[in-house]
Amino acid sequence: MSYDPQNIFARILRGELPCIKLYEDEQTMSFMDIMPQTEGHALVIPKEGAAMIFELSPASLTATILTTQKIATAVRKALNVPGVLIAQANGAAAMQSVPHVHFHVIPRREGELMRF
Ligand code: DGP
Repeated sequence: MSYDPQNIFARILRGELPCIKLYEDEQTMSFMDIMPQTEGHALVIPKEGAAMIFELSPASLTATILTTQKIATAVRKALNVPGVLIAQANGAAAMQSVPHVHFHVIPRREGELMRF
């Protein structure tokens, strides 16, 4: 998939659209999902412009998964949830709606309904 620099997450990265930011470093950023599947649903993205995981550089992928682990750890502690689901979709058939790589960090509580 060719990368569209006008996608929503690219615009959030450039500060053109607002977000509730949780974390940022040189290579990654994390913010709250605007359509949370459960309370506390966060997203983690690389700053590198890549639509799908297949196109992301190994360095960015490494940085992004390390940030995902950080955010999942913080979410689990802050919300005191028994589970955290980490999900990452590639392509429309996988229900990817924003064409910039992102990891979902979704707090899970017993019996809660959600998409994944
Ligand atoms: P996916 O369907 O896997 O591509 O996930 C995209 C997620 O992005 C979805 O959970 C909703 C979220 N989202 C879409 N637009 C915005 C936005 O403008 N701001 C934020 N924070 N999240 C968004």
